[in-house]
Amino acid sequence: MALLPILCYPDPRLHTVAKPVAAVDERVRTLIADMLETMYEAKGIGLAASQIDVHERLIVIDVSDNRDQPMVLINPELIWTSPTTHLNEEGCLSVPGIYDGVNRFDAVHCRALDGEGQSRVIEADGLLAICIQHEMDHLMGKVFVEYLSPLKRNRIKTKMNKARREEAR
Ligand code: K1U
Ligand code: ZN
Repeated sequence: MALLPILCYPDPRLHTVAKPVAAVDERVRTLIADMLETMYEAKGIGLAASQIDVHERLIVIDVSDNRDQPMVLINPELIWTSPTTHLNEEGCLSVPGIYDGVNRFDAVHCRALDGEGQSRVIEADGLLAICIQHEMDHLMGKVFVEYLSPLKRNRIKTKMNKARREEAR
């Protein structure tokens, strides 16, 4: 297994629209194992392949308290969304240290292939529903800060660019 570098906002590669996974083969199974290791090491509850510069529709998630219930969503599609939404505090491994409110559906049903290539429907609410929506946005090239005002987004961009310059010194 391997730890993979996570792209940081405002890296333009984060805005690439991912393509469907063609086949759940050995290459994809290795990618899943590496993404899970990377997500656990970064202490995240989710990771989209877009964040590690692989532009295929693949997500890993673990919202369990004991960090022992990994989920794999390949080629996910939302097949139902609740009529209600709420503003929830979100973070992102690609925008470290920034947390802000985003409006999300309270519940979603998502059809996806699992790590064995079997089709499943996940009926999600709470943190899992929020995380699925956040990760599916990544696959569409969208980072959560794009829901914020231009003023906030520009401040975040400036902060991230400054942090990157300081890291490079
Ligand atoms: O996609 C990512 O960048 C992972 C992200 C997922 C996420 C967190 C919170 C709301 C929606 C999606 C993270 O794991 S950020 C770090 C984190 O562990 C966390 C932050 C806030 C609440 C819960 C967890
Ligand atoms: Zn994110």
